[in-house]
Amino acid sequence: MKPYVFITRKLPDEAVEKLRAKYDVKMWEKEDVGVPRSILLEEAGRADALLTMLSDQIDEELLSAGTRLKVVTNLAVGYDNVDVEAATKHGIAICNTPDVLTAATADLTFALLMATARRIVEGAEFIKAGQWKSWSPLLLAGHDIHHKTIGIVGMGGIGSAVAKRATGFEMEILYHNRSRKNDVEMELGATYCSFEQLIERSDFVVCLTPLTEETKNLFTRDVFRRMKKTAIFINASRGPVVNEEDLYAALVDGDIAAAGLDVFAKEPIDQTHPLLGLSNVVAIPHIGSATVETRLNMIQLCLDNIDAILSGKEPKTLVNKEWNK
Ligand code: 8YV
Repeated sequence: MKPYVFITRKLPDEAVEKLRAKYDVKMWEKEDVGVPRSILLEEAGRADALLTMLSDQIDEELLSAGTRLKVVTNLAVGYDNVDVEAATKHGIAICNTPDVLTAATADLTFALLMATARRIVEGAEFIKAGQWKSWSPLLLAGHDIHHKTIGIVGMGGIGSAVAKRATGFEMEILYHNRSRKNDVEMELGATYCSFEQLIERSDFVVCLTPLTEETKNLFTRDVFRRMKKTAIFINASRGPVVNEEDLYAALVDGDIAAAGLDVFAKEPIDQTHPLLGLSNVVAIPHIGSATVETRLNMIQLCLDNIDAILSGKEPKTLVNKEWNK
């Protein structure tokens, strides 16, 4: 009997074809709805490997149901949906997709920053609604990007790639991170500062931290009040890093100028969410790494990780190095 691999979303058939030669592969086929928890638990109970998404909760209940389970590989660099400690305890390898998505996510973060600062979405809606009747000097005037100060909270791979893009715009680069990063300081001229200094001095505050106990609810009303009134807040990391009620109040009361958001506390966000009603918010549906090229590379990396673990080899991108100790 071939080992059984369950994939929790539909992936392109061509991508999984090679895996099918060695393994019994099943995918959740419905594109409009994610795999229900009860089915995920059942599948975990019979699978040797799971390929999962951020929206799948890989917790103690699921991991202990996975009596044959050897590897869970998340189609994401983040793994805040996974109880890594429990997986290690159960001897299950956890893998993710770092590096392959860094450039695409940095591109999107910069695109979101630019779209928010230069009011691209408002402009597109304006022209399509037939509202462009005459030209005026301050029509849809946004804010400069070049030569402004960008403050990056979370200087990991994606943060560094955003900083690199910022150098092309001749921006001053500030960053805050758990540890100092010599390479971004030496090569990109970035300046390390405290979180407080960063939020007070930046024209663009860009959040790229992973979601952890320390970063949950990091951006509160108090933080927004300390930012410049002209500041633009960009979040391309995780929704729960921000208190959304506080962000809404800050945007309505003019504590900050605008926000560009790729991530939300609850995803998919409800269409009636107050943030979506604000013209100074650019909201997009968690598409940081969503390019055809990058998604195919992420999928391939997940499949390579599964094949490695099930063949007794070292996976390329293992999260819990202690899983088989
Ligand atoms: C996900 C992400 O890949 O990698 C991450 O951590 O947030 C995204 O790029 C995407 O949401 C699919 O799960």
